[in-house]
Amino acid sequence: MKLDSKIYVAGHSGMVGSAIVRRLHQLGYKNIVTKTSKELNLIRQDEVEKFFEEERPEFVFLAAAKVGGIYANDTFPAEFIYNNLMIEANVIHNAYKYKVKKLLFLGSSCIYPKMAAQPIKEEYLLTGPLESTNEAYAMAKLSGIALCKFYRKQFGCNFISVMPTNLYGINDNFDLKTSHVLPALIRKFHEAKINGDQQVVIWGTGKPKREFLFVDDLADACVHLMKNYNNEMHVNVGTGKDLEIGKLANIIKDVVGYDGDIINDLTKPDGTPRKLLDVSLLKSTGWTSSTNLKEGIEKVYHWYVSQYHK
Ligand code: GFB
Repeated sequence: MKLDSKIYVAGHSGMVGSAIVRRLHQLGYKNIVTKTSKELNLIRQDEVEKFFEEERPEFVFLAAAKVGGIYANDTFPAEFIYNNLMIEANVIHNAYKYKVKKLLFLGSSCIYPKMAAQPIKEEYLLTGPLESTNEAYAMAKLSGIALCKFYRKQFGCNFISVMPTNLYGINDNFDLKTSHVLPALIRKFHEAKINGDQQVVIWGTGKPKREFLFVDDLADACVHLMKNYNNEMHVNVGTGKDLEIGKLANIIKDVVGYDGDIINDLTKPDGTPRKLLDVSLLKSTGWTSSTNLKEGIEKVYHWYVSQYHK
């Protein structure tokens, strides 16, 4: 990938896509193509074909997806499977048809079996049943991995798949119903502090463990893999460290400066007990994450506060 290569970042207004665009700009890439969902609806096969025919990108980062936290995944499974399958099929097929040199597809650590041995190695894929709260999303993302694999096998396309762990960062979704845990807790603690509330409610037991990667680190890993990795096997991207949701809540409480109590809502699901990724394959390519969790949360909290009144 050269500095003047034509690069299409699908999903550039989302948290992941915007971080990839930011990283590409920092590195001096000058020919980045983006389209809003109004300009290009990736669910529409005809629109996607027209776009590829006209633009002919050389490299594609496929970061467009319908994403959400445990409640959104569990409540809107049809939308999660349909939207994601359509986006992947349209973009990957047209990347093949219009001779894209390389495509990087973004999946998620929820594609692994619910009770996978920890840390989770890439080869544990499809060795057991999925977590029910995100089965629809996981099935779509598994299909994305399969699309990359089979277009490589049949047509020799250099399409690679990257499986990030739970992400957080600037431009995250802070809507309490549809967001992931980390932005939800930033908002809950911030609003409780402002309103002088005595308690903040967190969902579930607080016992599940999650691994959190700062999205700018993911973006850096994606550019690194685009430049240096060319194999069929999907690659885990994470920090190699996880913590209990209860501990995460306490870190966010400290960063926000809230001094009330934390209450658990046991009517809400815990989801997967643990999904720590084995990152040996990624390390063997020469990449490790650099942002520690507290530092990343501080950055996101400062950004959130700067946006709060807008
Ligand atoms: O981040 P989260 O929604 O996603 O939830 P998953 C992680 C854990 O945090 C669960 C708990 O055990 C939640 O019950 N939690 C505590 C909360 N308080 C809250 C809260 O206020 N909001 C939210 N959202 N959670 C998603 C998958 O799973 O992760 C997706 O559904 C995807 O498919 C994504 O893989 C990365 O880690 O459980």
